[in-house]
Amino acid sequence: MKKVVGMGEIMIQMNPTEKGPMRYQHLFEQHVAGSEGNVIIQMQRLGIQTSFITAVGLDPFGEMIISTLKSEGVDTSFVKVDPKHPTGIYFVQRSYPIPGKTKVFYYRKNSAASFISEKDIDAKIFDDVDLFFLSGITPALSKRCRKAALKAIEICVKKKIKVVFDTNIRVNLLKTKNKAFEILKPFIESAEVLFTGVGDLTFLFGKNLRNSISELRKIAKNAELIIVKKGKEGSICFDVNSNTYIEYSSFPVEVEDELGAGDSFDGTFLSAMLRGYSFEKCLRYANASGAMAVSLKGDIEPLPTWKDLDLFLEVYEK
Ligand code: KDG
Repeated sequence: MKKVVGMGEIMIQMNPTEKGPMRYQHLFEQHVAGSEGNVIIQMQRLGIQTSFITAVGLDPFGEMIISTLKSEGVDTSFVKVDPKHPTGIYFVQRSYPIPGKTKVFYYRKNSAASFISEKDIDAKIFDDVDLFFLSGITPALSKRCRKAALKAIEICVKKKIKVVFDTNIRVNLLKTKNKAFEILKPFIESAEVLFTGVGDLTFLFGKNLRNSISELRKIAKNAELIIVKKGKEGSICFDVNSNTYIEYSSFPVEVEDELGAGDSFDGTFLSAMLRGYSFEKCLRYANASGAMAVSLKGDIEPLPTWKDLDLFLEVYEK
């Protein structure tokens, strides 16, 4: 069985029962969510053996995160409980001011995960691992996290473990284009599989998609695959070795909460890839997974199994 390790911050997501402006929300649902964790849970649900590196506070939220990971079957041996710093929390505002779009308010500064350091990254974590997944959120959390993430990448390169990186730019954390380049560059350079999205490409290189993909390729020296998520417009997979582009259109669904769609996409694409599926089939499953994610609230609740994906495709491809 393939073994995958992920690293990042998992938080408590407070998602209001209603759409609309935050200041008029009264009732909130409590969810467990965080980009890289979502990807890992998606992969576990699709039959991959997974493990996750993170830190949570010594608080009920940390307990909730650990028990969620355990109940999903993710190995929690490398989850640290930090008694000095709290678990990160964020609030979600859905469909306001832009219908269908989600805005987030973070309360994650000095969170337990932002104190993950090189000390927490032991080469043993990566024994017998096939793939390591990381995104641009983790190195943006703090200098310590950045160094820890770089150490993890170094170990993976030495052990010939496939490094997968999603640029996953959060403007709240990275602020400017220059900062984003400075922080993300070494990770983009090391990735063998690189995920990105139209929003990230526009932020880094401007609006011309072809041009921005070729700019990204110049930095992504090690990439064999570059996958671009285009939301409602579907997705593209660029196979560097054969110099071919494969496109797949999206599945039109009603958007309840767009958060987590990119993560379910990544997790599903990678699981399909590890099964040896063609890149076209990987995109087809990944697009279906992204569509399923946006149609429900919460990041991890809608993550599909293979059976769910096939049922969805049976209906949507009629
Ligand atoms: O991809 C969904 C994430 O954006 C959300 O769960 C919050 O992890 C999060 C982040 O850092 O923005």
